[in-house]
Amino acid sequence: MKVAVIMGSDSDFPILKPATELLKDFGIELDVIVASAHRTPDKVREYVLNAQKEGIDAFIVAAGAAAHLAGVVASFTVAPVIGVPINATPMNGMDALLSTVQMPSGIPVATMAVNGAKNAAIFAAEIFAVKDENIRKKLTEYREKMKADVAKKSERVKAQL
Ligand code: RP5
Repeated sequence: MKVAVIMGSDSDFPILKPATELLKDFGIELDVIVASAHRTPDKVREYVLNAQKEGIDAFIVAAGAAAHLAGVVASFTVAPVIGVPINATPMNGMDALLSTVQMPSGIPVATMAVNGAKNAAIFAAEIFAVKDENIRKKLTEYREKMKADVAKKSERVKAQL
């Protein structure tokens, strides 16, 4: 299973980095590129049209401001596209959220929260887990670890009383 992570600018990478790490933890291969719907539309088109040949099964696409990148990617493929709106302007990500989520009927983008890159990685893993036993096991372990972490947090709060 392989995911393409496409971001509009290298300034988005600090938000995407934890998602790339999570994908690796889940044993999912990835390719990462910077390409912009507005600044390099030809590069976006060419990359997405070649993606199937390159073994890409799903896309995680992040952009800020007037964030048309995920929608444009979705227009060139029938593979799942998971959008991550980035907080990159004085509008605190609301601009990117609406630009990413409000797709016209027929071309969906599964849109995460503003800066919600880790959930994008988890959602990609959940798509693959339908058919991949190993990824399903890793997701279950991830949930168990979260449960244990919440228990620890609870203990830490109690210790401060
Ligand atoms: C968007 O504009 C990018 O995805 C980024 O979030 C934002 C700012 O880009 P830079 O000016 O930092 O390259 O297209």
